[in-house]
Amino acid sequence: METLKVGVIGTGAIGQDHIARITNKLVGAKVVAVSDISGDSAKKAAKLCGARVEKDGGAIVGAGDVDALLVCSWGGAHAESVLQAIAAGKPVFCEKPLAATAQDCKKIVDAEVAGGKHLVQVGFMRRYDAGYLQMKQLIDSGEMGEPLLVHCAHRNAGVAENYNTPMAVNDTAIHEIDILQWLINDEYVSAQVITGKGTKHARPNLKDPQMMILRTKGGIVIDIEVFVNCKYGYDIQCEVCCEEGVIRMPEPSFPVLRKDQKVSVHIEQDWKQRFANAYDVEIQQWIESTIKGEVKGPTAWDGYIAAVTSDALVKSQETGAVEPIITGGKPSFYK
Ligand code: NAI
Ligand code: ISE
Repeated sequence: METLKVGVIGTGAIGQDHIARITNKLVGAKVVAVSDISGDSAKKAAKLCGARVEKDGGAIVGAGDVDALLVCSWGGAHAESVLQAIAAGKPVFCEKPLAATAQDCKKIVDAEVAGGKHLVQVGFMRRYDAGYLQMKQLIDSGEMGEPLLVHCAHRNAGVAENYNTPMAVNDTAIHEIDILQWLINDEYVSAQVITGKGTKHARPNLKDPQMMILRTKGGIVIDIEVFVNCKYGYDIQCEVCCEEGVIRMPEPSFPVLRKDQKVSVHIEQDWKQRFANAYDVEIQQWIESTIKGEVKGPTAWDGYIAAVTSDALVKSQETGAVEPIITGGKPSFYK
């Protein structure tokens, strides 16, 4: 297999995680150049993989030996790099969110469509998680009947100081937003956020927990609990109530321990461990499809849909009302 030469923009937590998996675990690619607005972070990451440091994202995109881009900077910086990659005709894997606003996501969609070539994949890794894939197979087989209700929980042990109320949507629930419409083969039409008593563990800039309600075109009602100071670990729950029965996502597999008068099962501490296999499969498949000149994963259109849905939820955080979700028609390019 030919080797895909990758340039990484943003070498923080997930940037380093992806660099490590490409370098030590996956096949078919190597990281040749990295950049980060923090020079120290870029140097550290470059050392991990034997790559060189470039001065900024634009230099990475323009480098002659970079075949494809991995964008792992902060959400607000994604659009600039993705648009540069499209202009250069280079494939780009962009971590979620595709961009900070639906408007910027639409610019990316329009640029990709105008270029006439599929180049953009968004980092919605749950589509590669074994548990969600098993659930999807059951739903698509029809044996459980029509999905009627979905209950989800997205719990983080804790979050950084700068994490605020809208981030519960843009940074966290955006994973549910993407995975659920894919899982139940439907489209969202409205969104609402309900908040009540908050935990004493949240900082003043964050309402935590939050309950998010989405309704679909087909009438399915979805509730998502986002609780990012749950303290006890990283816990992702999903249950789909169907006409013939209920599908619950399997828990990560750990031995059940009986010790000190207690029965216990380990719970992962964060996303790095909980979705490690999903990230591996996601990036390996991205490498393989990029070498073939294809995009097989979540597209820029999926990134745009997630952003429009996020905007409606964030608006509801402010208004408390049920907000409509209006996306416009899917371009035939993405069908
Ligand atoms: P982080 O804060 O650890 O790292 C982000 C890095 O980007 C920092 O080193 C920062 O200096 C750098 N940066 C910011 N603007 C830049 C620019 N214009 N050019 C180059 N570097 C720039 O954040 P983290 O957790 O690594 O998140 C990065 C992205 O990945 C976010 O969009 C986040 O939502 C996403 N993410 C996705 C996850 C998933 O489960 N798929 C998990 C964690 C993060
Ligand atoms: C983080 O950015 C992620 O994407 C994680 O998957 C999510 O669980 C966490 O809440 C986000 O902050």
